[in-house]
Amino acid sequence: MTPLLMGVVNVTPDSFSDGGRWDTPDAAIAHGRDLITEGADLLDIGGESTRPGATRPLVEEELGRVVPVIQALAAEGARVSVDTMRSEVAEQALAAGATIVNDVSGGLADPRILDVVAATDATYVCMHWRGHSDRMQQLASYDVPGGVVAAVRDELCERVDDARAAGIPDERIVLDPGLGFAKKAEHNWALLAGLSVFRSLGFRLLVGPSRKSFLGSLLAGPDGSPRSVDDREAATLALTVLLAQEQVWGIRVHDVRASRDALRTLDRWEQG
Ligand code: PMM
Repeated sequence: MTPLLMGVVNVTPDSFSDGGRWDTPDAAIAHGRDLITEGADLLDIGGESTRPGATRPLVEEELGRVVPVIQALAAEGARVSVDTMRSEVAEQALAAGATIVNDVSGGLADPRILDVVAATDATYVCMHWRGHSDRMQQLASYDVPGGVVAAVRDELCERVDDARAAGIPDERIVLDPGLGFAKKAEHNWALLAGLSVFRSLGFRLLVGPSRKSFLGSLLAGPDGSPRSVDDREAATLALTVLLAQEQVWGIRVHDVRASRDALRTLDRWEQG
């Protein structure tokens, strides 16, 4: 089945790929509408940048960024996900019309988020995470038998246990290996090559490779300088196609139009 395309709407001044481009509610709403027109199945609306080294906004700032955008886009019929680690933000986002909580901390940053999700019908995206952005790259060590794939699998299973204990049924849980979050480039590649391990856990999978720095280092120039963020789209599209072949449930992307074209092409190929 063709994966769902989750279009990213970062209502932030400082996200690594598109920070500052849609950081007013009106600009973000217009961007969300454009992504729907381009073929997004879901919109992921976030008010906190998680790029390495980022500092956290106040909860009031995060609420002020995402709630009006969610309200407007959900009212127009968009299927909306809120990208937040905070229970208060999840709660208000769900009240504003979001139906998916995308928690990049998998319940570790604010465990009450699990209770908020459990009390609704919302889908819970449980991503692998080890710590906030200011220190996550120091936590990128997976020196255990089975390496990063086994470690991420085991840590995600612990997060699932907590989500279940809070009352979220398995059908409402989506797992994400968390590319780039406390991961070095080699870890991201190992996780992509090991996706079948995650698939065998029986949950839907979401993956977010779009424009991330492991693609910048893969495509580095002869002097070793990483390929710029704006010039990683062809590599992102290659991964979109490969992830579709891995039968993931969703792919989180910035350039929805390009990824939709790639998925349409793959779909047509598969029809023969
Ligand atoms: N990556 C980012 C933010 N949110 N959510 C999920 N579920 N998976 C991801 O890989 C993910 C995410 C960081 O990327 P951005 O700054 O471009 O939004």
